[in-house]
Amino acid sequence: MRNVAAFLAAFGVVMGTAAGAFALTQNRVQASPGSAAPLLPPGPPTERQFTVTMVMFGGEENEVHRWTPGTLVARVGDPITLRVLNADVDCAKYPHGFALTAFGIDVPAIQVGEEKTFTFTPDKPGVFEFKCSNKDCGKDHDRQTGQLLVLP
Ligand SMILES: [Cu+2]
Repeated sequence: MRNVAAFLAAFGVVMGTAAGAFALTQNRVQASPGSAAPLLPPGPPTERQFTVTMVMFGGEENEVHRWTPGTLVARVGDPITLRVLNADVDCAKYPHGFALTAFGIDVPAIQVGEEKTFTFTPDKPGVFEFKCSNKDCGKDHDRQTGQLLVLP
């Protein structure tokens, strides 16, 4: 239980820091004044490969299921290969799904140990949610979300 608390505390610090570095205004992502280095250096479109894994932390009473990492960062025009892996050994009966609907991705079930690969190139900046798309997967389904941050 202490490990879960430590993880969640660290995760909160990371997410708080990331949230402070940018702001979404009228569907445009802008660095906030005074933020340190840019999230990604400027440059030509760059191929980006991400692996997002569904993992389970904790024990029976305080189980937490999350996509990790929960934040992906790319730029408009970057060709993205997104690998989605279900490593939650606890969900054999009700597998997780994966949806990133802003880019046409919606898979209702990814079995334990299975992975799916998607390729796309974002053509618009913004913060786009990804999530589990199987509402029957477990009690913390609604919190199984993450975000793809697409910088201009
Ligand atoms: Cu799920």
